[in-house]
Amino acid sequence: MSFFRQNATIISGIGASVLLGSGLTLLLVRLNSISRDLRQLAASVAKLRDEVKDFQDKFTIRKRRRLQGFYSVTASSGDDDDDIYQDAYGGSDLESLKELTGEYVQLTENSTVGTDIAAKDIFKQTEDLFEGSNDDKQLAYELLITNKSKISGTEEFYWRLSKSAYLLAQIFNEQGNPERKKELLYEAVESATTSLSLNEQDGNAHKWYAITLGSLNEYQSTQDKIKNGFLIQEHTKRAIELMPSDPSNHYMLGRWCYSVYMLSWLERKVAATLFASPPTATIEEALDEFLKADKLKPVKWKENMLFIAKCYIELREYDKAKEWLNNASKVPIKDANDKEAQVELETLISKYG
Ligand SMILES: *[C@@H]1O[C@H](CO)[C@@H](O)[C@H](O)[C@H]1NC(C)=O
Ligand SMILES: *[C@@H]1O[C@H](CO)[C@@H](O)[C@H](O)[C@H]1NC(C)=O
Ligand SMILES: CC(=O)N[C@H]1CO[C@H](CO)[C@@H](O)[C@@H]1O
Repeated sequence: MSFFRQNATIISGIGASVLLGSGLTLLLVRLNSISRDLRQLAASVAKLRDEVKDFQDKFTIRKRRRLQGFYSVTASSGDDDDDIYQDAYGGSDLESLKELTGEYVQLTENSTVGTDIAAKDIFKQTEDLFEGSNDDKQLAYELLITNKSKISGTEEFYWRLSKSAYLLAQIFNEQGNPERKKELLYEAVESATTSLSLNEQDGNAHKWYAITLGSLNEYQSTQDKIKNGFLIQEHTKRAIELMPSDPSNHYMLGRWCYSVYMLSWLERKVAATLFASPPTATIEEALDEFLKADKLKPVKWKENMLFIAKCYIELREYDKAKEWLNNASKVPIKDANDKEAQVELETLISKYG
């Protein structure tokens, strides 16, 4: 199978000779200079990518099962996903998730804001506006932009600007303006990056870097998605270290573990082809994170409870799964995400309840 031969090509490509295989054709290529070596390797990588794509098309992975979570959360909405590696946190599915964007703000010990009253005042205003209507969210963005000269230069400013651009991107998405949405999402990643560079100790900087990076998935190649998957996991873990009591980070990490656990053999092969060590996670790790999020969340979180039940299903602990499914289904529906979770809950209850 040429797919695997190509794989071998990459490994041996740095050597003196390269075996290029495609279908039945075998070609022995002697490489006599480093630059040629590199050109060849680049071509092999390009070819490999095509073959990976071929594989995806041939085996129509999306028909195999509906993947849940980190790499392909959108599948949970019942949509066909054309790609193995979907939006990190569920993209449009989770973009409106209040639980994710709800802030557990804690000024870090080394916060560069210090006692700057004007900045604190503006931040307080933005926090309130973030919780409000679409108009309020738009105002929050404008407030940060117009006061930028006074309060920029701190990580506190930049992660809020990142969050604000991210929230605004969703509004433009709702309004059918994908160009502006894309622009704002890239801007959001840039601001989060700046925030991180100003203070690596700020948990919110890590959190917003992870969230916004995940939101770029629809614009990226499979390879970049996997690469970013690792980055997102790393920064979510760091956010947890710095803000252990923020339930949303545990939920995000839980989703990551769950979806990595659910990756198929073939998907793992694809990941292993592109990266030396493909991501690994256990269902116990996923469950642990969801349970932590549940404990930390002051009010019941339907979607998180659904995922706890799904972990118990994977662990074949059906009594526990049933209890969580039933309890989750009783949590009042507040938004679109709850509504979607409810549909899945009812399907699972009819099967396991
Ligand atoms: C604050 O900064 C000091 C020195 O720069 C460092 O030793 C300390 O660990 C930092 N504290 C936090 C919470 O980042
Ligand atoms: C489910 O709800 C019942 C009744 O409120 C409660 O006693 C029980 O502890 C809940 N179970 C879980 C796993 O949360
Ligand atoms: C403290 C401060 O200068 N706040 C300004 C921030 O920007 C708004 C306009 O969006 C001004 O009205 C505030 O005076």
